[in-house]
Parts: sequence; C-alpha cells; structure tokens
Amino acid sequence: MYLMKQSWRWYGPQDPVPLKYIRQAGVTDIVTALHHIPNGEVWTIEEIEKRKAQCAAEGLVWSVVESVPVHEHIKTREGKYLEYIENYKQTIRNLAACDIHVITYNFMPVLDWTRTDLFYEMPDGSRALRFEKDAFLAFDLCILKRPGARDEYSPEEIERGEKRYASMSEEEIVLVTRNMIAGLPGSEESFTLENFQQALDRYKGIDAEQLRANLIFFLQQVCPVCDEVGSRMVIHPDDPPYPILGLPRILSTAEDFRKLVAAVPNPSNGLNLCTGSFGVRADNDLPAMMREFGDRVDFVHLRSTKRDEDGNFYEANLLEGDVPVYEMMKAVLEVEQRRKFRIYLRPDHGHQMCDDLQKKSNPGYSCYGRLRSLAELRGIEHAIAKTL
Ligand code: CS2
Ligand code: MN
Repeated sequence: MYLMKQSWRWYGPQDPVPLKYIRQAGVTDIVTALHHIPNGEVWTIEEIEKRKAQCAAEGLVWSVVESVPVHEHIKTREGKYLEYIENYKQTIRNLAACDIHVITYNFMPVLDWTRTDLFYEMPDGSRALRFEKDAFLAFDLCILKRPGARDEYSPEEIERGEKRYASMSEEEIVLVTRNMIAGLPGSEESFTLENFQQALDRYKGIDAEQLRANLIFFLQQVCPVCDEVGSRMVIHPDDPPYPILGLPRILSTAEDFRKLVAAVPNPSNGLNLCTGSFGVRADNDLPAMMREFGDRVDFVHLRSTKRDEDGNFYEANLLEGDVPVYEMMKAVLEVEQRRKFRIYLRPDHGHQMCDDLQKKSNPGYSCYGRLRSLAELRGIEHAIAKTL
C-alpha cells in the first residue's frame, strides 16, 4: 500500500514550532526553504547540507523545498533574468546532489498569497485567515488608490469599497495595509505602500498571456536540468485564484495547468495541488484535477476554505469547508497505487488555537491547528486505505 508521506512545513531555526514538536506530530518529512538566501542567488551544497543536518538531528528528512523563489525579473523577463535562471539551475543541481528532488515554486506577480485578516475569529474562539472582499476593495481603491482601479470595478464594487473604508479606524487601515503588502510567511518580498505601487507598475505591459509565456520560457530552461537529475518542479497555484490589483494570473484553474503541460511536456513539469488555493473557485473540481494531473502531482497541500456569494472566503476547519476532503484523499490514494509512489502531503495553514493563541506564530503556521488537520487527514487516509 502506498500511503502519503506525511510532511510539515518548517521555516527553519527561527520557526516558533521546533523540530522536536514536529516529530511528535508524527511526520517523517520536512518541507522547508533557505529563506536567508536572497532571491536569485544560488543555494550552495554547504548551506543545503547544514539545513538537512538540522532536520536529521531530530530524526526528520528534508525532502521537499517550498519554495525556491522565482526572482521577479524572471517573471517579467527583464534585467538579469538569464543570470537568475542559471542560478536557479545550479540550485536544482545542488539540491539533487543532496537528494532533494521536489521543488515548489509559484509564479504570482509581486505578492505571494494574500489575506486581509489574519485573526478572523471563528465561533469556537480559534483564529483563521480570511480574505474579505470589501476590505480588499477599500485597500485597492482608497488606501493604495491604484491608478486605473476604478475602471476595473463595477459601480457596486466601488461603493462597497468606499463604504468599508469609511468604516475603518486608523488602526484598521494600518492593519489591513500591513496584511496586504508586508508579506505573509513564505513570501520573500515585503513592501511599503510607496514601493508597492512601483512593483505593480513593472507589470504594466504584461498581460496573462505574456506572463504565461515568461513562465513557459523559464520552465523550458529549468525542466531539462530537472529531468537530468531526477527532480520535479511543482508549481503552487495562485492564491486567491483570480486576478487581483490589476495583476495577471496564470495558474488558477485546471485549464491553466493543461496549457503549461502542453507547452512544456517534460516529466519534471509538475503541480503542487493546493486544495485551499484552487478550492476558492467553485469551478475547480479538485478530485478530478487530482485524477487528471496525478502523474505530475508529487506534493499536495490539504486545507479547506469556505467561500460566500460576496467574494469573501476564510480558511475553514478541514472537514467543514467547500473542499471535498474525503473525495480528494481517495483520489490521492488511487493515484499513489497506480503510480506506486508516495505523494508528499502536508497540512497547509491551520487555525490558531489553544495556547497558540497566546504565542507569537507565523500566520497560518502555528502548531495545534495544523496538528488537528494532520490528525484528521491521517484518520481519513487510514479509513480509505482499509477499503482499497
Ligand atoms: C502558502 C504559500 O498556500 C501556501 O502554501 O503558504 O506561501 C506557498 O508556500 C507558496 O506560494 C509556494 O510557492
Ligand atoms: Mn498552499
């Protein structure tokens, strides 16, 4: 029986959740990155080995990278992008030399994942991450005052944004701004309101098709290296999975990934199926995506979101959101048996709960919430496995 490889994201020695605890969560594999190395630079074998040894000292194996960040200049194809691509190739080779073969990345312009509220109170008192459409509109229209924003929204949306802005205290304005642009864990960039607009402006002439072409160009360079050393690039979907702030998006649907595979059929062109990100769109059939792309999915993020008609969503308890977790797990298990391969799976963001509420933690990445999700995932897998 091929069962999931239970893994856990660790931000390195600065992570408030230490490896000792992670081991007690029952996982075997660590998902991490060398966050201290600036974007675009080579990860040396020495630095990779150092991190591997830290994990090994606690009986854990570093086997998945999340992420080797793609420099903004690669996404826009300007400046030193060719040099950064060469560096990326060297990092792939160095990781492979250290026996790390699954590399997560994303191709979201400027911002990695985006939320307006990091402490949304659930009925049970735990805290969740939330994307509130009105607060987002208020940020775009009234705080950032992005040129051109008014032309992109309907009169109703503009009214919603303005009304929400009028209701905000100074404190809330600062908070929403910080949540939007200061960078959530994992995102390698952090902005002030001033340089944020400049970062957006770099995408002025770049529509979705151009961005997709830039991603394809990047993959055409790095995938042959991956194929040679037996590694796989797994792209993380856009979060949220639709255009925001006038920026193009290219990995929000099944069709987006199909296009990528058609352009770059190399076996190393893979997908990190994040159910929380894709699941925000009702038109993404997650188990069907798992079945269709399963041969290329070496890494799964399992998390659930709950959306409403107004365009808001929050990160729900695993079994209570819109994501069909049981069907998804079943699809994962079926793919694993067919491929005779164990897919790395990690609980993605969890709720802040229990005494984590008093602790400082990386939003979405406190200990207990993820522990709860992992325990539920393990139970579901165990039960399904008995029936196969
Ligand atoms: C987030 C992202 O949803 C998630 O997993 O934590 O930061 C994610 O790690 C990156 O987009 C992957 O490149
Ligand atoms: Mn994810």
